[in-house]
Amino acid sequence: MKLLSPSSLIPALLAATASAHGGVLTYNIAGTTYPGFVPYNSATGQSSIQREWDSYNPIQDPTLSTLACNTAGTAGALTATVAAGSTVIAYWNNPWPHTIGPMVTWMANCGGDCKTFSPTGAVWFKIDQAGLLSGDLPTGLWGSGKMVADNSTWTSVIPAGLKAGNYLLRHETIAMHTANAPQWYPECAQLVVTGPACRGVRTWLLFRACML
Ligand SMILES: *[C@@H]1O[C@H](CO)[C@@H](O)[C@H](O)[C@H]1NC(C)=O
Ligand SMILES: [Cu+2]
Repeated sequence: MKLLSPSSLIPALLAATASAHGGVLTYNIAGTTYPGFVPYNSATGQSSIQREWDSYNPIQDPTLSTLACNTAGTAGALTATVAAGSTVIAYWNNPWPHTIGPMVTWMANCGGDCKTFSPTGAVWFKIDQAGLLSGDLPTGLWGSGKMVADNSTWTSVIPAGLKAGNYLLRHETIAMHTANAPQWYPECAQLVVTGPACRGVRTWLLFRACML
């Protein structure tokens, strides 16, 4: 029997760990591709709409402030400008390894420049979600299973009635394949949402959205 030396074992373990986790790597926002932050690489010289996340590891303590935009969650250098009502496709590691658990997409109004916004407290509003879609809890089709089936992508729509402004867009999947040990995978992107104006709004739904 050949014993593996620690130096040959550790890179293999790291590779296996990294490939079992991850996050949102790239966005397609209204037809334009925006690469995300590249984890494991220095933030120096990286220029992205995505907030910094340093590893593929999940967050396993929901009381951490880094649950908001991952670790470190520091601002990206760029923003993506997008009209309200546009489609955003998030590309996760492909294939995403976890199929048991929900997908949730959130936004937060930065109230100014997102680069100086700290998303603490109840700042988030949900724009879509998918929990158990069919079947039973351990074997059914979950939101994350649908994401994997959809080429490890998740498609969201920026609410059509959202008032113009600067927003964080937060993608989240929660892997629940291990009992009592959920894994949160959040990433945030910085958006500038343009129009439609809230003036002349006719429907209750749009009015409500403009109030956000
Ligand atoms: C599936 O996603 C990958 C990126 O993960 C992309 O390169 C590829 O074009 C996608 N395939 C289709 C059919 O959209
Ligand atoms: Cu994982």
